[in-house]
Amino acid sequence: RKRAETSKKPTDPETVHSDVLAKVEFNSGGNRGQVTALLAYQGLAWNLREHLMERMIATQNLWREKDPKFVYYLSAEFLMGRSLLNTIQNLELYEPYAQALKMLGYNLETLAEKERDASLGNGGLGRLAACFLDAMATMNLPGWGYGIRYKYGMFKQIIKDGEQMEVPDVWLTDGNPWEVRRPDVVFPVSFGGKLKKTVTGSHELVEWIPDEQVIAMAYDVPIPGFNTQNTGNLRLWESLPVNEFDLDAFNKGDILSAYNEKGRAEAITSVLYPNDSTPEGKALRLKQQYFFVSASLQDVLARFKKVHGNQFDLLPEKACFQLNDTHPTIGIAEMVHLLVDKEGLDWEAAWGITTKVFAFTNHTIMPEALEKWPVKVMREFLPRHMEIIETIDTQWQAFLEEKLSEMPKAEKQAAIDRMAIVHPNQWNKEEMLVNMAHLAVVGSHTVNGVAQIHSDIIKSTIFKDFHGVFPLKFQNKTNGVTPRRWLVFSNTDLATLITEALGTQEWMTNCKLLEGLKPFAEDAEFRKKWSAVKRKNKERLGAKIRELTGDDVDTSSMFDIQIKRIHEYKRQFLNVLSVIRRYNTIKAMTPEERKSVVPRVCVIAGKAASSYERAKDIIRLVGAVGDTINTDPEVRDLLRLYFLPDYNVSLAEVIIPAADLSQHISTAGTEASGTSNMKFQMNGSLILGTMDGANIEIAEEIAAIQGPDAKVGDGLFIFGVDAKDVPKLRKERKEFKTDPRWDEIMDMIKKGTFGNDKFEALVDSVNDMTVGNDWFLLANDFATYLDVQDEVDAMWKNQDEWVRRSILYTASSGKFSSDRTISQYAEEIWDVQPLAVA
Ligand code: 26W
Repeated sequence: RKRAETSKKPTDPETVHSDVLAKVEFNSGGNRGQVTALLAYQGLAWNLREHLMERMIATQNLWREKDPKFVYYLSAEFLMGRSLLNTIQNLELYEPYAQALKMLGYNLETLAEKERDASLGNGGLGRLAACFLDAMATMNLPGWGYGIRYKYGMFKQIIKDGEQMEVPDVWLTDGNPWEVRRPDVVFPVSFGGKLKKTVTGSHELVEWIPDEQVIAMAYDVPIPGFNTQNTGNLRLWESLPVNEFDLDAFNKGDILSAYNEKGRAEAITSVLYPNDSTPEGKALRLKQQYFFVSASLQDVLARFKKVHGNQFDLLPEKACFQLNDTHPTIGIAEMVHLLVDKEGLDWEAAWGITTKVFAFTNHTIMPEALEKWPVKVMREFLPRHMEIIETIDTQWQAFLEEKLSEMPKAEKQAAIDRMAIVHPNQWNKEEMLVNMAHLAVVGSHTVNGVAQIHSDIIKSTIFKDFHGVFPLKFQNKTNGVTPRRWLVFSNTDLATLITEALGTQEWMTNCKLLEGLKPFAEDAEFRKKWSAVKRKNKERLGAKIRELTGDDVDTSSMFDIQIKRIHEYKRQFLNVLSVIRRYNTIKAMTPEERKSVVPRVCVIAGKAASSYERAKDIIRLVGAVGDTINTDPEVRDLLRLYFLPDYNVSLAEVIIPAADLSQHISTAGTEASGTSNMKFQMNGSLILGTMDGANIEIAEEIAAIQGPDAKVGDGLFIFGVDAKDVPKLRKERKEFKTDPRWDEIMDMIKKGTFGNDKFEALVDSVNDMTVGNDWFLLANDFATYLDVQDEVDAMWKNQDEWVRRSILYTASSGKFSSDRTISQYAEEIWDVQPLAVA
């Protein structure tokens, strides 16, 4: 039977209006005479959901029929943000929807703010996964995301008396129209228990008898592509008890234990771990990881078997799994478990298939961020998987014995020990650990870093030995961001101006065409329009600052922005030090001298991991310094410093288009890539940064567009030590003489100039060289940082040149579209081809 025609693409406002009203009535039980903002938002969302579902079904039907190779992007985090405007604009329905809403008495942009961000991620890694889904859908690539439907996402940050407080993110209370619950897509996931072994001849059969089981239920989140019918899918798993509750206990009046099983099961997908860069060693985190990976692999294998029966040797032609950092790495052991224990394959066949279907992305080299699970914990919760990992490790070490047989014995043994998957804890030799990164490298056909410098660094540091063994396994895939969310939709005026200039909107899916803006940089009329758009975006951010802080800011000031997770390596502290220096300089000036000062509004935003005290100190310092400066009548017209609370995707969408200058100032060699730097570049914000992560490639692109004479770094404000010098400088820190301006600022902070606090621990962390501090070399980079800040001011005084550069930034940002990144993954790692709905 032909499927009922639910909806043609509604292009007239009247149809949209009546469709939305129908949703208000029949879905939300609202009164069409009194459509509140929340009802209007919901009516709109439920209406759009139907269009999305229709497209998703068409896409899945086509893919089922043609059976192409799929990529499955396994990630513990997807930082999606809001969906309403993204959906409307991806479907190119802005006009009719905006007008239909007017008929209801609402403005679309205002209404969009009713939606809560889906903050199912910490930062860069989670947002990258979201941008990748957007690119995959837009490029018609057969692929799904798989992750966790956290009941509580990233905590909301509240600043109370200057201090960060964490409030649970209750994002589901109003319901979530963007997901479809799938009670029919359920898989059991087991934990604990013991192993039963039966030996028949040389063959050993292992049966895992778990003592805990939960149910994974699927929720599908349709992912619209831009300017295509194709709609992808993000499948998120919720954990549920096998029995809603224990009736027996309930009948005996033991209500608490009746709810016990329910509580324990639901705890697994209850909350996102809010730590980036230091893994929580808690068993619940391991359970989360195994839970979503097991459900995902079972789901993929079930679909595969429907088509190909048990011809598992075909699996590598039909499926590949990208591991987003080590978080889903237990999938390697789970694949072996499913193929050997459930499907009856022998070990060699199962291992061969496994290594052909997994690929691994590393996102950090910070030693404390590399996940290592105690064998004891792993054995308790996943006894069969622990045994599989031990077998993989044994075989791996035997392989290395062979491979390295030329080496002298002691040297060889040392290399094997360094590459072991299971190894002693270096701080406590009694404890054995499973090194998840090592398992990921051994079990994957490809390993990649996320920017060129990072991919080079991992080959010579954390994976040096592995690189010696498998040089061809290692690749680079420089990150990218979706130009739709981060330019077209969040900076609509700039997008319109670009389209006008280029005479086509094709650049939205072919970002290299942005290069066509280059001649416009020389056009004074165009530059005027370009600045007018920036000014309007600054008004919008100004209004936001007023809403969040109560203060008015002058939008003719330079907007100087640093937004990202708060971390010592990202050096927000260094930024504050230069703001204090600027404050001191202005204070020391005569009124006449002050007339030449470039007025700046400095903005810092970002969350600190709840247990990261040093990061929380930095937030307090920003607030305290801001309070001093912003209330000083001599200074407040020339300098402001604000910490904006609760940085998230939606706030970024307002901040980034309004930036004149953005700061990406990590110690060289520490920021794997960075992705906001790309968003700022696209939006024509000049960059002040170190030669780190993707900054280097951004600088290369900006140099390239200026012609053959330009050097890398021209057009940006680059400072600081080179990555290659960092190890040596760290060793020499004890002898380092600090700049007098540094000492002056440190004295001010220590005297309690800012707030009632002396910030002792924070100050010590960059000064007390005897205890091996200032690991991130703030003192080292301080003077050149101040110098480059002066260059910024000088450039600002030449607005023609500033705006010229701004245009060239956007013009040269094409490389950093996630479309480019994803097509490289598709060609060089996944081997998947586009398949578009006609
Ligand atoms: C809980 C353990 C843990 C450890 C590391 C959680 C999350 C991480 C990630 C590595 C944190 C993260 O988001 N890393 C960032 O990934 C981005 C996308 O590739 C890069 O652009 C950033 O440079 C990197 O810090």
